[in-house]
Amino acid sequence: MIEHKELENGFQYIEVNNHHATAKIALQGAHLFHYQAINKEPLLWLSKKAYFEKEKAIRGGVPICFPWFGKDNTDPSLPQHGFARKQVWKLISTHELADGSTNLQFMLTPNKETRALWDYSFVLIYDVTVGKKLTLKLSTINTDTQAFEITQALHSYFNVSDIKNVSIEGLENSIYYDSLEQALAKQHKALSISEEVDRVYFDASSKITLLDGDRKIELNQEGSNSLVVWNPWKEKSETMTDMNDDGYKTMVCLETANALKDFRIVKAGETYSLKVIISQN
Ligand code: TA6
Repeated sequence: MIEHKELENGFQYIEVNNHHATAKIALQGAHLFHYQAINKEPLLWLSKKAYFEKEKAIRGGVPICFPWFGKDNTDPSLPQHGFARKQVWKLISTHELADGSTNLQFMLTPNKETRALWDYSFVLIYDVTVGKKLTLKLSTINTDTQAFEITQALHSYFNVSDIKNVSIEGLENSIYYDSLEQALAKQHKALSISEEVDRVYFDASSKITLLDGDRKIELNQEGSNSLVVWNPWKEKSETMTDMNDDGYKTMVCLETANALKDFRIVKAGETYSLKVIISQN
């Protein structure tokens, strides 16, 4: 079942209920902010102080970072992570699939706000399939007459029992850029987190496993050679107005990305897709 819902302040979202899972996706940012498979914990973390307001990014779920990840290379004063997560997208199709999953497609096209920030013609199609697994696919269609460069991320916040219980596999032996140290380093074994972490792993495995006690969450990625791992830890959480002070204890971001040197050039008339299939035991 697919329902159009609206908060008292007019904030619109889509609610999906089927035999496999429930999900909620805001039209602003095509922002998936809730996914919970039947008889499982909520997969995605959502701040207790998240904004659900026009032009404010929702703290949690899966923000879409496009057409740049992080600060814009040319002008750092531009909005962090681009404009896609603050634009209102259109729900262009819904399908109840034969296996009981629900597929939804959202679309974003340029407007005067996007052109003021990034003057290209494009069509973004975000394909969300809510089933026993969660499949997210962001396709960029270059409808311009010239090529353009993008960096992007499906900036997924995962709900964990306690960050102390977490181990992340699939990063072993990969080189990462440490945004805090502003230096490259190498990951030698599975990653556990006991301080602020803000890293872009290059050429990690296309299969990343998040272990949280006896929970096992698997990300199978396509179209990405960079995975972002972020936990703000205590001090930074306390500076964020839309994050509860202890929020860092129950979340970790594993972001399927094309970030930093993993940028992509999309030629005129071509399409580039970034995809992640998330499954849990
Ligand atoms: O997740 C990587 C990152 O770039 C971090 O540096 C941190 O800024 C995070 O994104 C959240 O960004 P936001 O603009 O949503 O506060």
